[in-house]
Amino acid sequence: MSHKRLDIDYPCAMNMQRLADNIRHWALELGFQDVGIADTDLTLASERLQTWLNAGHHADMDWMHQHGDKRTHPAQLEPGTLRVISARMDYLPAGRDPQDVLNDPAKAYISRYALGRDYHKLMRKRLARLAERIREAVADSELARAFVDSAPVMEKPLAEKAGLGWQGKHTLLINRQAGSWFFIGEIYTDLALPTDSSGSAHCGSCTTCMQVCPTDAIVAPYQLDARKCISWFTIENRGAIPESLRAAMGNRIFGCDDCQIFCPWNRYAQITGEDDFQPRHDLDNADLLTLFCWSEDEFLERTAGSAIRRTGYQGWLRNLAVAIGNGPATAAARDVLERRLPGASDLVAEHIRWALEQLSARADSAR
Ligand code: B12
Repeated sequence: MSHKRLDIDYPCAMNMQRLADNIRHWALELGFQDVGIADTDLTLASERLQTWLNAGHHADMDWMHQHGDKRTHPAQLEPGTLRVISARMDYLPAGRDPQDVLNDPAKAYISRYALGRDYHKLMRKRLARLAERIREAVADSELARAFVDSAPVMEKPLAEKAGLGWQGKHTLLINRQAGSWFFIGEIYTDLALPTDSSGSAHCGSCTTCMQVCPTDAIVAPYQLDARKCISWFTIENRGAIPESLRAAMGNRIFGCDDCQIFCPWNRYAQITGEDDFQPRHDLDNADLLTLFCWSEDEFLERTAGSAIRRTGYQGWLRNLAVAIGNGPATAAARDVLERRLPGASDLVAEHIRWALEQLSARADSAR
């Protein structure tokens, strides 16, 4: 099937290369830092996904196995898919140094990706415009569908195949020039574009991420057990935070970045210029007690359009109660916990009681 465009007759190889070059150019114009093209063969990633699921490392994220083969066979998700165009968007915002916040037990640590506006919105909008340009370029290309963490897609293995970086031992994609502080999005297309080659891996013998993980969730190189990952139990988890892991959670109240903060490759990370990703409501330097006193309306108003909404108000209070329990044993801390206890849900109440016990124990041992 030949693709007609007004001035260039695709699909001959030369013109497909020109289109691929145009796509790269358009993507950079749209604010992506890198883009690459891969075929749809995910055989190895599929086996590794199954190993991860069989180990129960997906916790209660059943959506990771509920779509049959659609996740590992792009053409089953979008019939006609021949190639996947993966794009990288850096998100490290300006703001208070993450290590400083982590080391300040009275402050709330919110992972960098969630300090600004929800990335799904911005990336989906930009990818949709890129998909539109591709459709305009090739009159009868029927398929250019954009995804950002919004469908059964193996984003990291596809981006690795497309040359955007390698999967580190913490399982995140790392780029040699940019580190790992970036989001990935992709476009499924029916155009037989030339593919990029995947780069080489550069973790070598380094295991810093595994050593610094507060909850030992990276159970082996490239093996993350989500049940032990602070990111899972502060964001996705709707139940109680595992009691054995509460102390290790420290002041991390939404997601976790430790495996990235201490990764040597992130010394090359660039601060993003995207306004959407800049911290809102001083969330890069907020007091735990102040956030815990937010009413539900204030929470909803201040997290409108933010990824933080994903944990919900009950998850927010649950996470904060634990962090306050790990924080300074002050009268003020006891006071905000005790004032919220009477009206709290069973879930939040249990975590408040746990926190009060921690504060008493520490106050007693300090005497
Ligand atoms: C489920 C999920 C989670 C879960 C589980 C994490 C996980 N590793 O699976 C939880 C909630 C814990 C999570 C946390 C985070 N997530 Co998340 N998450 C996803 C999601 C939806 C699916 C990931 C997936 O496919 N997991 C399945 C397992 C099997 O894959 P895997 O762990 O990567 O394992 C692979 C490797 O280990 C590899 N492998 C296995 N053995 C070997 C051996 C060798 C030698 C090699 C090389 C590889 C290898 O094969 C496995 C299969 O590919 C993706 C979006 C998407 N649709 O892809 C975002 C995504 C991965 N998350 C993202 C982010 C930003 C995060 C957080 C940083 C957020 C935060 N600050 O809290 C943390 C980081 C935690 C971590 N170290 O991974 C970004 C990562 C961007 C990047 N630079 O890589 C993504 C791509 C979303 C996006 N669109 O940008 N996440």
